[in-house]
Amino acid sequence: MVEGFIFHPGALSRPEQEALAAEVFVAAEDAPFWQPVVPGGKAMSVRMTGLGPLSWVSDLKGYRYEARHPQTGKPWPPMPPMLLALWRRYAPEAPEPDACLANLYREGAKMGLHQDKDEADFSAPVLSVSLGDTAVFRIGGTTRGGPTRSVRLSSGDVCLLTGPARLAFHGIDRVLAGSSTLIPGGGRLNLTLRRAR
Ligand code: MD6
Ligand code: FE
Repeated sequence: MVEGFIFHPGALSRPEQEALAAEVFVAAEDAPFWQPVVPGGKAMSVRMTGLGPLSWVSDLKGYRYEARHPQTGKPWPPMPPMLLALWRRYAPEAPEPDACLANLYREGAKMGLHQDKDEADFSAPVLSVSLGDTAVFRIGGTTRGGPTRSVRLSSGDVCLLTGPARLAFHGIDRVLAGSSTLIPGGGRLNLTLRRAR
């Protein structure tokens, strides 16, 4: 296992998963999931929205954290207290998160190998919560092209990238359609909590 990749399978009960997913979909009525474009011009297959003071955005100008939804111009909805509680439980030493990125994977969506490096301070971890269909997550080292390993992330699992794994390359190879009944309309919802600034 990659040092600093911390995996907590089954961290959330089914009722907790339902409550969290419902809270995010209610927030998305105000801050709709949109399909970001990468600076090269291609649309991502994942749809995204944000919660909390900041969220990650991508467009032709690049990657960055913003305080407002790129389409509505409104501030992101508040960070759900359940997410703050998870952060305090699994990252008690770290400063509070100021950003939550919500990734929605409908049928066929995936995410290429990347590093999370748009945050100001890499000493804080990134905490991920998986909801809905199981994902095949791939994680390697801090250089592209090195060895990787694959981990299945199921609904209710929490994982953290900390320490040496904080800048590890990682991505979602595929999502196993129909493996969960949690998400209305099917698919997977991933929430990543970050300290952006
Ligand atoms: C996903 N996750 O699970 C994509 N980033 O949909 C990530 O990109 C990620 O799982 C940083 C830390 C943990 C992650
Ligand atoms: Fe990431």
